[in-house]
Amino acid sequence: MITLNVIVPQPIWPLARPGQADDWCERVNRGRLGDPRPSRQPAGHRAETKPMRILLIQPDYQIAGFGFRLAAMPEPLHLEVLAGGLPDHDVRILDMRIEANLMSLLEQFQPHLVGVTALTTEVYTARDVLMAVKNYSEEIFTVVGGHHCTLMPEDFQIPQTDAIAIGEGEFVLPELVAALSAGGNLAKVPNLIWRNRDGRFVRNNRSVGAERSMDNLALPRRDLVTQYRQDYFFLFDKPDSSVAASRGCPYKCNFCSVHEFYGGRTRQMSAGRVMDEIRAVDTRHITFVDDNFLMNHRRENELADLIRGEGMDMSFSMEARSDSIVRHPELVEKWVDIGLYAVLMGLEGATEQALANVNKSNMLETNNQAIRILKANGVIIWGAFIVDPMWSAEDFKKLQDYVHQMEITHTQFTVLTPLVGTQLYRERFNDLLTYDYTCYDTLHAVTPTRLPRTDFYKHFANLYKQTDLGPYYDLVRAGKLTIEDCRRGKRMLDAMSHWEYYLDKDPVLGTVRSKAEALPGAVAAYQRSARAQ
Ligand code: B12
Ligand code: SF4
Repeated sequence: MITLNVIVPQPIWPLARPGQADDWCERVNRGRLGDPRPSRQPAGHRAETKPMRILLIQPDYQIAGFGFRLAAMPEPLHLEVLAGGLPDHDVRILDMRIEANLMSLLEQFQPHLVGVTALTTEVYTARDVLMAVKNYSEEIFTVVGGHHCTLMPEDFQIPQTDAIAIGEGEFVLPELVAALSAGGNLAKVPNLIWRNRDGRFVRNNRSVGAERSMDNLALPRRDLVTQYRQDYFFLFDKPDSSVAASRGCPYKCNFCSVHEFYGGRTRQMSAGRVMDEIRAVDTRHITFVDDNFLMNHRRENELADLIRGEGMDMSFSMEARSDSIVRHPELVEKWVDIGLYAVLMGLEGATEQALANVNKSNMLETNNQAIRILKANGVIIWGAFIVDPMWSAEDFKKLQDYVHQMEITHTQFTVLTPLVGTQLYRERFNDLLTYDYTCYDTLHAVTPTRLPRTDFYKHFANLYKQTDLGPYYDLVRAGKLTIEDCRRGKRMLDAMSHWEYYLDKDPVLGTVRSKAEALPGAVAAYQRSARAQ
């Protein structure tokens, strides 16, 4: 339970300005965290950590048009995980997708440090948050983390950012906080880019080691988002809790940044540790947000036994690759027994060529087999497909026929998008029609289309018209979903199937930021690409 600290209306510590001859350690020690004298610790001594007030912020979605905000608004698990790693501090989470009162919270909570997260689509809103925080008080230390800044840190190298955390934040933030509050030196914090006393951004040499067991992670602080819990949903499930039981993926799909972010490494929690997470959630439904939950059949078997052994009455959905399902169909059966009802599968395409084009390392027949296995077990298939902007009308037809033929009851169609840091981004950089990140929501074609653009969106939207809601209403009858869950899903599908909605933020037909307004990341990528030619 968080208690409000007494608010002392005075600066925390002066901000570094170019040419200033002090460092973070001294600033913190002179601030209101405690002893105003600079610390004099012997080399190698780990100084005692003084409690800090830390505010972690999920910025608002800023997706072109309507985007995926209709499909899911899960809890900010990333921030809860980070908060879990800071047990000695007073941490709060502000979810600006739900609550916009940043200023009043800053005023009331008086944080020493603000941490902001950002996916690519959230870059502008995250930058706005950083600016608003510094506008409120230059003395608040700001750090940004997450996928975008890990893969393109240049975009956050602005005066309002004090530090950029690279990669998994639980290995960076506690050390950063310890350094700030106990007189350490930011130069020793691993995986950190920070603004030095001259105002320049410095990338630390020290990086996090590869040996990091997920079992050592503290439980996510779900209590910090209790006030938002009823608003969180994932597809048809509301309320919902997210659990991430593994990190990374061994495959190398060209559109995906997961293997880039995790450096190709994959780690998993043990079944026992996953159970600890499951026991700690307070919703009946859990979405496993792992990229391939059924990757390790031994663990998933053990976990299913543990869940059954405790007699838990829960429902689960998960993401899984078709090849994992085909390798262990018995696992699906076992999980259905304990509450699995929906699986999101990255099927990606209707032809072998389509799978090869995105480097999926999988076969169409394997997808077909997995579909049959899931169907035989009564599992709802959320089939995710990628639409290539270079498709002809015939290609759209092929996909439509495949979905129809395989009777895939629920579908997610996205446009092949060169997301920052991916192989596709490196290969297709010169084809990008815009650097406006709000268009990178995978619902807009940021590269040229073969069909006239309006026709492309007509075909794209048309794909969404096909969804059969029948199986969902069956679940309502079975008491597994509410009628409101179904209505929400229908509203989403109705919106996605209107082609006009996509035009607003189309890079050619809509209103988007011009290339001249590119953030520094795109400019740097442009320079790299020009040098390579
Ligand atoms: C669940 C999920 C979603 C959820 C919500 C995720 C969210 N953060 O809001 C939903 C379904 C809504 C969603 C939507 C989208 N998603 Co998504 N999603 C995921 C998924 C599968 C899991 C994310 C997760 O919870 N991981 C577990 C947590 C613990 O890890 P984490 O979020 O990475 O956080 C860690 C670090 O990033 C870091 N960190 C994060 N924030 C901060 C902040 C600070 C201060 C610090 C210090 C550190 C830090 O520390 C955390 C702990 O280690 C990932 C794939 C993946 N494996 O990451 C894709 C992924 C994040 N999604 C992606 C994409 C493209 C999208 C969409 C644009 C479109 C789409 N087709 O899905 C939309 C955009 C939504 C939006 N907000 O605008 C990409 C993002 C790439 C990028 N460059 O941004 C990913 C990586 C998948 C991919 N194929 O590349 N997504
Ligand atoms: S799309 Fe899925 S299988 Fe492919 S690399 Fe990304 S996480 Fe792995």
